[in-house]
Amino acid sequence: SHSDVFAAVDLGASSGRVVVGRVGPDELALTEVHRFPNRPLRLPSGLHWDIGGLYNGVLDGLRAVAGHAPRSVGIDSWAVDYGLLDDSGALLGLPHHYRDTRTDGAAPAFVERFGAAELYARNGLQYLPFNTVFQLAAARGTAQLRSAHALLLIPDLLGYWLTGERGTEVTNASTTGLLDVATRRWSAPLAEAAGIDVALLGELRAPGERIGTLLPGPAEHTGLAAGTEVAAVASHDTASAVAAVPARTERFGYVSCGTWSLAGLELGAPVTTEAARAANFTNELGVEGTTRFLRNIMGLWLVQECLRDWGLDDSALPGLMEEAGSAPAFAALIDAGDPRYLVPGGMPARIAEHLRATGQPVPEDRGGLLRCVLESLALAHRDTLRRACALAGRDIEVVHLVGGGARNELLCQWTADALGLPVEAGPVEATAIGNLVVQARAALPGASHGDLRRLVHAAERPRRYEPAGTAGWDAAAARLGLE
Ligand code: ADP
Ligand code: LRH
Repeated sequence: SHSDVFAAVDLGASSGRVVVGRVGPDELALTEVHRFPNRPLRLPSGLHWDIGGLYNGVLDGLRAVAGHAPRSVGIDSWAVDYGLLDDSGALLGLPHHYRDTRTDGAAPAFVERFGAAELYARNGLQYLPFNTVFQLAAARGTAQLRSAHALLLIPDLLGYWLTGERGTEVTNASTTGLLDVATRRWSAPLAEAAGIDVALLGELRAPGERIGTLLPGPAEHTGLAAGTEVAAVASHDTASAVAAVPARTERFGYVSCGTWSLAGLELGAPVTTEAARAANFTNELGVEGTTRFLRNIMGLWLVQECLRDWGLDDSALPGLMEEAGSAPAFAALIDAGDPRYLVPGGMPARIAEHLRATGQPVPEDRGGLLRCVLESLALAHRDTLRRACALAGRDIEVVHLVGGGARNELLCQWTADALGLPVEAGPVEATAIGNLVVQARAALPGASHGDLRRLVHAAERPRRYEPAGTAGWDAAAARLGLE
């Protein structure tokens, strides 16, 4: 049977990658052709993304893709962040990084003015200080915002540079706080409250729609055929990751585990009850009109920042994991959902400070500190999935853990142990796969989402962790006041 070739650009907070995929009714074969680090810029104006460097990384990746002659290219990235364009289409300054602190005052002030319950009823989002709506409120009155004619989320900005076409893909739009959770259209009252003209936000487009064809410049630069299409995918990376979860049952929970852990359920409709608001659960959009009912957990950011502080990189992880595995169990625990860990810098010291303040021993070595972090993450996965089930009135029999975290055996096993449920780990590159599968959808007529999930399962068989050492997790959760 027939397969087609597609290219996925997946920009994570820690690295960007470009993947080529052959996809057909019985085939899913991936090749990573390019990977590059994503290093933020710390400037007097705050913490920014190096958007020029990222665009060059995308172009380098597409050059490596050209020989495979893909039918289309799709771009996804982390959520919420944006660039502003002036009336000539020029970028107005470097996009801010969501870990920038300029929303510290503006976000709570916005909630106070609008009303927390009213805000949740409108946009259905968990409170995260960096939601786009709060970033815009913080930028109110700046010269950049006053001269802005268009706001483009990161994947849409890169898509604009490749094609000259503007628009806003809807899964990513659902993370802005400016989309109405009921109508799935831009909300005029929310735009007004943020102090922007709703026209800034652009037309919504759905995953699978066509964005345009490559402009002559990028086509020449990359060697891709001039008619190569850029397709809208589920451009929020987490939406793409969830789309590629290789589930064979509907009774599954997921943890999309990379820089963040996004833990939750795929639902047919949002849950915007007062209990869901109080528990700070979000309703983001997935493919095929699904709702991603989930909560953000600090994730492997905690590990990344410890490594950075120690002057190490991911190559040190196998050795450090061995040390973590033999450190004492449940010696020290933190709340891995705590926003105090959002900002960069001094992570080991910040964790130690919190442990001292809560009367817990500070681990003496790196292995002990990483054990504290990983056990705490497993407990946060448990708490979040159990609460999601209770709030949505659902039951799960398996947890799919996808993303770079699937390579962390301790985290996978401890998540299974803490929950008392099997964890199926992988694919590591679920986001890129989700990106490819959405592009291939048009070439796979009649395939249901379940069929696509089985295709992913066959191509990238997950590793199964059975719950084993379940003792001690209930008591550990109770120490943190978690479910
Ligand atoms: P993002 O897309 O947010 O940039 P990834 O999904 O690529 O993140 O996950 C990156 C994380 O995966 C790293 O921070 C690291 O903790 C984890 N990881 C990568 N390689 C390994 C490894 N060999 N062993 C354990 N964990 C790993
Ligand atoms: C993960 C992610 C997450 C958002 C955060 C800003 O990469 O997209 O879903 O909350 O970045």
